[in-house]
Amino acid sequence: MTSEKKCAGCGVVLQDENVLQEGYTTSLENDICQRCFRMKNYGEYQAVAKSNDEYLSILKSVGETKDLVLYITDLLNIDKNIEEVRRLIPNKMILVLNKKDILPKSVKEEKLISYFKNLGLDFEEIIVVSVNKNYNIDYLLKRIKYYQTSKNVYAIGHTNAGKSSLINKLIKNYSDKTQELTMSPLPSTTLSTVTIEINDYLTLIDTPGLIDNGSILNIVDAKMVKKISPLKEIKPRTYQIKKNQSIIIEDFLRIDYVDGVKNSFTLYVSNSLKVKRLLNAANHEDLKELNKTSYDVVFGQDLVISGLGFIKMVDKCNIDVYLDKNVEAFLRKNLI
Ligand SMILES: Nc1nc2c(ncn2[C@@H]2O[C@H](COP(=O)(O)OP(=O)(O)OP(=O)(O)O)[C@@H](O)[C@H]2O)c(=O)[nH]1
Ligand SMILES: [Mg+2]
Repeated sequence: MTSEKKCAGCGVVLQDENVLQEGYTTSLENDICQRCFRMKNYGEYQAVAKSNDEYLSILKSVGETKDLVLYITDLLNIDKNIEEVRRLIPNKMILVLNKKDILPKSVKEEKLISYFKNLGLDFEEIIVVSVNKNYNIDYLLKRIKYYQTSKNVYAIGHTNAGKSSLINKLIKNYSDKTQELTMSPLPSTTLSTVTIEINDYLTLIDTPGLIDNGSILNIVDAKMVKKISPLKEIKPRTYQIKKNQSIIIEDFLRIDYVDGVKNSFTLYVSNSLKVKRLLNAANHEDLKELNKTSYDVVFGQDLVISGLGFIKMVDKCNIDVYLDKNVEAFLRKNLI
């Protein structure tokens, strides 16, 4: 049987007929589906392939309300769709920059905020938080109260940005509810909208995130997903690099320094990842079977690898990047 009852963890409609299909539970008396149960209790993460159609239709319906929206993004994996979404829906919006804890403590908040201000988009406010460290959550709640136009406030943004984690933190800090949304390092954890009444004045609505089709998390196994997703402060790794040298990360990324002056590359990726520098790159064929893209880097740019992090480059140069053909890499102005 299917019911109209939705899973309290991920929002999918519960059913007790097909174990292979979304929303399966052994009994419709349960509040959460089997997938959420396993993720919560055993840390057994099960990926679900989702399309972005549902995300877009949810966005459209959010846009038809006058409600306040929290747009949540992960500071290590800033999504490229912020501008598009901001143009798509006219709601009042707070930009929440999450996971401050994984950037080095020395990174100034003002610097992060000014990077986003320079995008020239219209936000009521840009707020840096760390859900894991409970940092700035009190302030965020104050500002939600200040800007909210009705009881309802939506949490939107990329998959993995920490939308469900943020709502769980707000439940824990400010309500007597025991409901807990499912969180996981895999993409597409939340499958449909979940509505949670925090108190008489505030109802939060969690939504499934926009899937980043170019993310490296889509092509590696669950063990590597955990390794790639940093849990604590990143210790940036800096390499002085010159012509005919390369940087290699694990077995999925190779950057050849093709041309340019002596340069400095700083890697903002999980501390658990193995990095090596090849001094005489011409003699090494490692990872050259991957898809090659050449970049003309100008002064002060980052190379972003979707889902992995970024590499801050100081000077202009030419690089060849070897990466799986399904993983997206692009240049942007230095974030920090
Ligand atoms: N380091 C760090 N990790 C965080 C923080 N907030 C959330 N995470 C982690 O980010 C991952 C994704 O969190 P979720 O809350 O499931 O993200 P989501 O935006 O709801 O993702 P979808 O439901 O897939 O759209 C989990 O592994 C969280 O533990 C934070 O402040 N710091
Ligand atoms: Mg979620």
